[in-house]
Amino acid sequence: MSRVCKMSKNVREVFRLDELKDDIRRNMVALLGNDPRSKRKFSYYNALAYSVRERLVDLWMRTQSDYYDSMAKRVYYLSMEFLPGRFLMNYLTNMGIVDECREIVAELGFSLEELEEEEWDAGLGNGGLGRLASCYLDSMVSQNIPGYGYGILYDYGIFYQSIVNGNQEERCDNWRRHGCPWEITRLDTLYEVKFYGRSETYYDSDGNVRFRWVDTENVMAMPCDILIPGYGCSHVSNMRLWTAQSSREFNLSDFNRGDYIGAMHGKVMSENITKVLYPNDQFLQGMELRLKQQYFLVSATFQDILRRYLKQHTSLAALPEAVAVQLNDTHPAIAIPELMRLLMDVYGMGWDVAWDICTRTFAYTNHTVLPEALETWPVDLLGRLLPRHMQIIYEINRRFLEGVAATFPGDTERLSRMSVIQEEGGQRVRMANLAIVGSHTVNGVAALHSNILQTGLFRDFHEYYPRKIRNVTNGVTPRRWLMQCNPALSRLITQSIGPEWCCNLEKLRELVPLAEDSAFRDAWARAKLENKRLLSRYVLRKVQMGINPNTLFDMQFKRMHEYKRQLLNVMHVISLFNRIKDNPSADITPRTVLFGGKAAPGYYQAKLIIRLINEVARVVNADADVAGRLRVAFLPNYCISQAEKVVPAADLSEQISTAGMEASGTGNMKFALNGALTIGTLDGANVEIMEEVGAENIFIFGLKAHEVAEKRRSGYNPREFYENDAELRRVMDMIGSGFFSPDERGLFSPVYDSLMHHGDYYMLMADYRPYMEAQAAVDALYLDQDQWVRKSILNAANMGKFSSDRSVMEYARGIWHVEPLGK
Ligand code: GL7
Repeated sequence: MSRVCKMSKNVREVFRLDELKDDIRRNMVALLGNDPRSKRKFSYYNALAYSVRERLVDLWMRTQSDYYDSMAKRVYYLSMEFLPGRFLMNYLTNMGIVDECREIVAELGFSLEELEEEEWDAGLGNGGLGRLASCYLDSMVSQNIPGYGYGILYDYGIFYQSIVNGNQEERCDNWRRHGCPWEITRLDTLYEVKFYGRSETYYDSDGNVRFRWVDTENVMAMPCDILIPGYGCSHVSNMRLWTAQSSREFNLSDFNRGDYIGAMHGKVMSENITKVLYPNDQFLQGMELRLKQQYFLVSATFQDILRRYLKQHTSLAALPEAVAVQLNDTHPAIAIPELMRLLMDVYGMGWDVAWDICTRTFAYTNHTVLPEALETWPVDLLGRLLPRHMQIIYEINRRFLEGVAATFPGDTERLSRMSVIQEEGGQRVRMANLAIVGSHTVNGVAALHSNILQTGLFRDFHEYYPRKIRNVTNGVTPRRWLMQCNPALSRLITQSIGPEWCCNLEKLRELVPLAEDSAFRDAWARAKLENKRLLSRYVLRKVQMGINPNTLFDMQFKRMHEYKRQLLNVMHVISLFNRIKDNPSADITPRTVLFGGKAAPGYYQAKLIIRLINEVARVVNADADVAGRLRVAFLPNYCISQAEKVVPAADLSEQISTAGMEASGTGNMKFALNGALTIGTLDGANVEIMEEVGAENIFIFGLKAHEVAEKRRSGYNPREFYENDAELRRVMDMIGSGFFSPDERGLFSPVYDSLMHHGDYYMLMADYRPYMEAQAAVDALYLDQDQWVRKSILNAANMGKFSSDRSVMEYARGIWHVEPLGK
């Protein structure tokens, strides 16, 4: 921590800032072939990026040799998704050279912000799960925990969303079409990844029966590194993202037969593996290509892990002392049979020794309890693509069930629930069960969620392995999510309590007494207003709509999902509209309600809710009675760089999922850290946010997780709420009757029907009135700006727990058993 401050004193020297301008010019010519006299922003952004990156390569190599020299245990964070967003400002922030760089760029005739806007987001993830992985890399390297992220370099990241006539349309996100200055491609490192073929037995020289995987189709994996600078840059790590290349011998026979196109077809097909990120958030599509992607990541990564390990060790017996592998959800869980295969078939170990190594190496994080997200793969699909792994999975399961049967004799129901193989409806491999059996530790991502794992989803496993399932509450990096995205507030905080908060977020508590200081409150309010002005300009540019920064900014930005209940928010908006229409002179708190989020392209209901938001916005924003008091907008293409503009400008953060369904949430943390007040249910990490900020500083409403479960058991009748609540009835009838879709009256019937006729699974009807009451409390408090700002300060001040530095330290000490280097 003090290292950081020491570092920034001689930052000019360390990063040779006096030479930066010349380097930018040099890179314009040497790397980009551009005339430095041209004023193309895109070229200058690239030249700047290269000039920044080259300043880190030395530090990165030094970090890597530190790891080697100290024989440090390394953490491998395996994830199908990373969501880093833009790199430029993050590098500058973590290097501590934002202001210096701004000056240099100004001398070249640009503003830093305009060059920043030239960068396309790296959107290699869907949402929270991928962004969490990126926050954890930042926290690992900033705290000197030796670790790497391993993932896939998709050519197409999460799709680009545009809104056309109120509907979501998807465009492909060809994010590297103009190159990416941050990636360092290792053209000379290639690993072979095998698919298909069959498993055969043979006798080794000692006469033992052994297995080998033969007649495979091979694809090559090429690594591409992106540097991850820690805050203060005493350490620099990387994520290593794999890209698929056709293997050279691929279909040589086709070439020989003169079938050039046939041979090329194979090449193109094999390179398809890393083409595109599956755009589903918490929904398993079950395509073969997806399983291929998963195994591709795992196989390449383990070849790399073992190569690095074997440089320093002669035997694999000590692998768990040198390597910790964290599985980010079950997506990379095929790593468990893969490591077994490598240890047994390639390195000749026996089952028991290999299994012991395996289970001491892996840990698994569960990120959702939604049944549609839980991965299962048909045995015939997995067995065809990875025949040897299928054999190993059967054997893992056989031995595991033997143990369970010994502990719970005669309990066959339990055996079939816990089995890695699901029998009913065609055999399938349950990846979560496999991940639990093959890991030493399993964790949920917020206290409530972990508790639901222990008592609900993984109850049988918790009874069998009573210490295996634990909690590590998620966190977000304060570097990107306060320091970088909110310079106005960061400056104020640093002026008031010093700079240490960004590496020790608990320090924010020192702001608590300042909440009583009216001059500080004014300064706090000014920072918020400045951010709201900036956002207003952005909204004007993006959707050609003026919004008033002096109104309450009410925000819901996250993936579109029924359980996240954007619809409940819309129902509140419609209710406010009706109240204004009924009484145009009513004294109401002026609000701007903003939405953003992508729907999975095949998720009909979520897309319809986007349409509804846009149609409600059209009606509300055009109404003269409403003008100045209520405005609604949907901002297209929610992504990390948009979040960086939205989060600092929020007054109110909507975290209103059906209790028990949002594993943690991390947007909730980002908003509160930036001084938004939360309106939310007792779900995910909201529960812990309430504990930290105090129940009086948050608007909690609605059913609790156990009440939702209880209602589902005992029978829930949404109609009852409709019948007993005239205001709700009117809202529902407007949606159902086509009030918002006069040209297509039935357009929103599916929305109406899901609540009225299909059981209202997410219990919006039950939570409507409590939500309306909580919103009324919001309105009342906002009129008392002094109290509102006080609570805003207290929210930020009490968010120390939700730093990803804390989360990563809990993983390091409690799960990975690694210590920060140099301590
Ligand atoms: C998620 C959860 O839905 C979210 O609540 C959690 O904060 C996040 C990180 O742990 O993981 N699970 C999941 O599959 N996605 C999430 O965002 C996509």
